[in-house]
Amino acid sequence: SKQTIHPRTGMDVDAFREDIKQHLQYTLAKDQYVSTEWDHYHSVVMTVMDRLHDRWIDTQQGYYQQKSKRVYYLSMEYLIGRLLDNMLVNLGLQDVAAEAIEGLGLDYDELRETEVDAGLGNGGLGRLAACFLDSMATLGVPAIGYGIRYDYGIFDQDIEDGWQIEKPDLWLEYGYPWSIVRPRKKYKVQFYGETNASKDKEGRMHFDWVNTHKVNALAYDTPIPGYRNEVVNTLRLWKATSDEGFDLKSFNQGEYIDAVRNNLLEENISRVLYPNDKVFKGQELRLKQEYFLVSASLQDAMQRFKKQFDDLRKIPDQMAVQCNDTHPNLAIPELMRVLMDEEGLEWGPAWDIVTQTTNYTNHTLMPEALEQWPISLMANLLPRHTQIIREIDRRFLNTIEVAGSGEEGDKKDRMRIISNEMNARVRMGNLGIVGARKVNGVSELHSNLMKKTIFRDFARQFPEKFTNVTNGITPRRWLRQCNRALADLISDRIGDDWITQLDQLRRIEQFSEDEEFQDSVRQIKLANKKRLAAYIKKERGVSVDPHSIFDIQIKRIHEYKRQLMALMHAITLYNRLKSNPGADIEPRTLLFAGKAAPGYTMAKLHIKLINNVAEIVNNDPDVSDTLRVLFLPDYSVSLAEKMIPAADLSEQISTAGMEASGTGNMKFALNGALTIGTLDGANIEIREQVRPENIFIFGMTVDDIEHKRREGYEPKEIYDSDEELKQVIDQIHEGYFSPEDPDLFHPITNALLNEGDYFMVLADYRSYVEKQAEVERVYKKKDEWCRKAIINIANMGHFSSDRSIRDYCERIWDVEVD
Ligand code: DL6
Repeated sequence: SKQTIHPRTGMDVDAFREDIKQHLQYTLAKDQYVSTEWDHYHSVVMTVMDRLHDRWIDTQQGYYQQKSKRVYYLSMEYLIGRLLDNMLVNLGLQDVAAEAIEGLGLDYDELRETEVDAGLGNGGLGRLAACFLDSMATLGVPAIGYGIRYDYGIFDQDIEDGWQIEKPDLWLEYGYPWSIVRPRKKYKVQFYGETNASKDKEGRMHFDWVNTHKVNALAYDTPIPGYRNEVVNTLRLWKATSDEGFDLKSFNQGEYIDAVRNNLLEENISRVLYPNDKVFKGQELRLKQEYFLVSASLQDAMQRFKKQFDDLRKIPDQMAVQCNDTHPNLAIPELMRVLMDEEGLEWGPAWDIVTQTTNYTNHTLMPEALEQWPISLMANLLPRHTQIIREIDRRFLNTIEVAGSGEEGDKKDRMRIISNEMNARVRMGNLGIVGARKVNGVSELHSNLMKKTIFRDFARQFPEKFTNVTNGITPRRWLRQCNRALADLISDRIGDDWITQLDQLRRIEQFSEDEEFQDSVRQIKLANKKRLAAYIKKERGVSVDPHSIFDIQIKRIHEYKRQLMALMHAITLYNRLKSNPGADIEPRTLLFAGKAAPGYTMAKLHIKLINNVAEIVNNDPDVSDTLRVLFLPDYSVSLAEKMIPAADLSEQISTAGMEASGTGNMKFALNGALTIGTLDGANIEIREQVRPENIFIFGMTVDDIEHKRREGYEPKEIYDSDEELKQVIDQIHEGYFSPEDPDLFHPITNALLNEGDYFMVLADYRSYVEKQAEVERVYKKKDEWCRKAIINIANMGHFSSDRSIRDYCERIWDVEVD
């Protein structure tokens, strides 16, 4: 007899296919004649959503019934990329869906490419938040991710005449079927106004924040399934809306447009993601966004708490708030305000709760990234919070004892939350530390440097607050999903427990010299490289040789990441080939991708230089069989998923001490690329895991750099003493790569030679070039290379974001996981 089909929930091919058909017809009102690729995609998404809803509701009911302690992850950025594959993999439906989709005469791969990337982040910090969502769901951590539903995510990058051009990211143009709007989940967020102080009957001071301007925060929820564990958590993003409706007075006077325009101003709060990575700009709208996120999320969290508990002292047992960088650190004064002004607590008990509930993750030591809001700006926008911050600062400073003068004597000034200067500023990092239970860095090196440098005084004052959680990446997206063939090969040998217990990968190290296994690994890499080559041909019209070394640097364009150094190496190879066409140089394809902050002129000039060098190298028949250089536009999570599985060599070459962790470094190694890198960020831990002989480490250490700076660094001396380096810099300077505008790249050469070469490109150049020669030597020995690649894959267990989340649970949130 025929089985009953459960189109909404069935996990078999027939049910899945029927559901797609039903959605096409009954949700979208389309037939096979008029439906578009987007309609098909949309129907598939709704079919997947149907299979998430029961699990989503059950998970949330379970948390409620068990009165689970919730983790509230507050982040201004979530770089989640595409979701279709991720949802299917985690639900265990990838093959079912593929068969159902093909059964309808549709192409699964094309359909997947129809999805837009949700690019609500700049880079590492936002992508980390996305990996953490996946891991929290996979470990069954009762977590909610809170963020902002920007109308425009990170800009689209076009390249015109070699220059970066920014275009708005229209990710919501056709709607976003992975989210559900919750029209009744709306909170008022207040701005401006003033505070009124009064005394109650018992003579206690009470503060009211009055005459405020109110904006709505409206919730949009996206389900976040764990890997095959029936758990579905929530990512809740807030959109700013206004329902004050029309300003009736002006409306009556016929000023219709003015009345409506006001609404638009309020809605601007969630209009656009700020595209700056590591520079603090101090715009009021950004502060509004930060408070908007904090206020809406804490109202939501408090409402959930109060539904089940009366005693506010239970908050620390029921809530852990994690601030992803300083951006949400207003959570500290906001929770104080709520507890005192709205819930009637006194300062002391309120402060106890806040300092046991909130935590802060630092993601960079770069001084220009640290948020310091002018107090005048903050006092205007958030008068009550400013008052509270002043009081936190005053009480904190009273506890600081200063003995002595000089360095020690200045301690108080360094530790103040509100700086002691004419135009005083609120230092959000200091606020975070004073108000947090735990403060963490994102790699061993970074956490240690944090304690030694920017937060030295605090680390002495509150040693117990400081901890480390080394970043991680989700193995679901960054291996199982983006490199299915490699994932299957591994599972054939050791089963598939590695997907949730990445340490299991160790078991493939025993096959590192197994010929058959090596051969399969090599073939998979070659197939991935061919696929990327086909993509490059299609998108850029350039042919690249899949047998050449695929040498890849993908990340934000920043001077400290030193894309320039990789490019200078390529120019060096070019010069060697030009002067000696028979030079024994291993064919190499150097690929870059990444966005520069729109206002970062130097980084944009680096992009232009890469493109100009590419133009010359790729069109020179003397070298182009051996060397290709390419910049792939519009870097995104999806592009990373295509490039990483195809890489032989992973470029992680930041100036030591400047890359807090890096996570791209982990993704590449997990996909069998070998790393060329400095002793920076998590590279150090990668070296420990894979062992020094399986990674190409070069360049100065943090100590070397400090020493060199102290001694007086003279880049000119290096330039004068290194012929090859001199030639490269002269070519850039004299317009070899910009014949129509020979001075074009002077800012670059000036920064290197006349402005002190802050990022020490010249100091590390020779050791980098030599290490690249070693890379070539090893690459020629195919078996040795492959053995090292397998050892790298096998030892990436430590870098699963599941491990990071376990560390957060244990060291920071006090949440138990199995
Ligand atoms: O922690 C995630 C990621 C690290 O892997 C990178 O090394 C670090 O540069 C990045 N930091 C930021 C900070 N931006 N700000 N402010 O994106 O975080």
